[in-house]
Amino acid sequence: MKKRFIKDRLNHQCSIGKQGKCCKNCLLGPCIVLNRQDKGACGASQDLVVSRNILRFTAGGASAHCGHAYHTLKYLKKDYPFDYIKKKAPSYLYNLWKKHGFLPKAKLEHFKDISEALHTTTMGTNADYKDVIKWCLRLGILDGYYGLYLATELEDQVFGKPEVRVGELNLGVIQPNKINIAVHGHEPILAEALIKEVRKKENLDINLIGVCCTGQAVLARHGIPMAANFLLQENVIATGMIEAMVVDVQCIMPSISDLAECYHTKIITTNELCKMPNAVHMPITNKKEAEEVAHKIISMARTMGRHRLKNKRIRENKKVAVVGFHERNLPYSPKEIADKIRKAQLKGVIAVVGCDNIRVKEDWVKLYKELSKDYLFLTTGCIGFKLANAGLLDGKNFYHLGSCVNNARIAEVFRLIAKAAKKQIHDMPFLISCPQPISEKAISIGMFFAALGVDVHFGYNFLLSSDMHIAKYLEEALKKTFKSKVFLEMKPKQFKRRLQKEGLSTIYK
Ligand code: BF8
Repeated sequence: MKKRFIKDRLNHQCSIGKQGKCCKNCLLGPCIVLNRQDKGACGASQDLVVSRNILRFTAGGASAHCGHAYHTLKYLKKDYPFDYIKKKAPSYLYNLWKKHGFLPKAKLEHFKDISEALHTTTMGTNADYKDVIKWCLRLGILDGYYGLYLATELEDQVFGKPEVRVGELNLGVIQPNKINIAVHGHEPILAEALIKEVRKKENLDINLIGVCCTGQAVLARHGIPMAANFLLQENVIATGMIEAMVVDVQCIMPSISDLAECYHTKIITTNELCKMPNAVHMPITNKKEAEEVAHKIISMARTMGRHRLKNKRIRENKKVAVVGFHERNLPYSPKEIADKIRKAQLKGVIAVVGCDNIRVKEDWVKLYKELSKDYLFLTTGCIGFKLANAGLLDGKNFYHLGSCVNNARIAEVFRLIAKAAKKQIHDMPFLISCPQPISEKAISIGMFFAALGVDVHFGYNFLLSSDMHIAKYLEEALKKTFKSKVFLEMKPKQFKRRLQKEGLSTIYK
């Protein structure tokens, strides 16, 4: 088996698909609509093709977050919460969404809206690109409440709220003299059971480490060291010191199953949606099963440890970062932040979210560092890991709020500051910046914040190029209903110039 890492596999990108200009929704095509006047075989315009692709992306993202919350509900044997959006959203927004037909139809199952989004984008159904974009916002709202909020709330209830602490991260957290077990994915159910096991005194030979969002969640809640974000997951195995990698769902590269064959690493899958060749499947559906599986994984990892090659060493250093913030434990209260903004001591709040896309070469970290003199920064997800690696998460200007589903915490911080200022969210100088998106989930999260009235920046084509008609539509049309925009800006210098020129808010600038 030849080891080929993500950097060696980047030569398969389609420059047309990247801009969303390819329609694969029927077998008269695939059709390419490169120019504004081009039509697909069925007559679909470029705007329609691009908007349908964005909606299908958004549906994929919403399905992942809503699925996460749904799995957690099932695991905890809790009932599906009715009227959850009404309970959680500010009432003025709920009424606005209701009035303009943006409220998801979720009554019994959120899946209905996701399936309707796929339906509306099938060949020969919705021909109105503006209505297709409306669906993106609807799914954003669904993702926000029945995904991000619900998953975060349930996990906080059952696993506890995070605590502010100094956490360790990077590949240097792998310990050569211990049995290393990595937990990777997004739903930290089994990871929580493993934490209980490894903290028993008979298991002191085990070093548990996190990867991706499961890693962010257990770092924030329990201080479990985080070895890698999405980009570095293969490098974790390639250290040759991982006895077991336990995966749940999402952002798990299929390549790790091949890569594990080059080493002694055992891959263990735990969710029926995520199976891998050469892996051991150990499904968990309740707490008791999770405890039993955690126990088995530890003994399996010890067995694998006998096959580890001798004299393996870690070359990377550990990094440290202050983690564990949430909507109620920031060093400043919402009122204090609102006052700082009002007195112009703070220009606003920027939340840096999403992935760490290797195709983005621009130095966004440098720009955020520069802006942190004037803005308060919040962060989550893989980009948070990158900020931590750059030494920015010192708990003074940058606050780490956890995994991607924990973007609900950012939405809560925004809601609470706006409430303290006696304003609506769109009146406040808030911005979501997603400089390096990879996953569909980054797009559905963006749609959620846009529906809340927060401007959303993407630093990499999310099926758009900036000169396209539909890009302008997203930038201008949302203003009418949501007083927000979704925009593409790929150059940090330009971004800074826009920020200086336009400011972040309509009221305080
Ligand atoms: O949900 S930031 S690459 S790990 S999608 Fe995936 Fe992107 Fe990382 Fe977590 Ni979020």
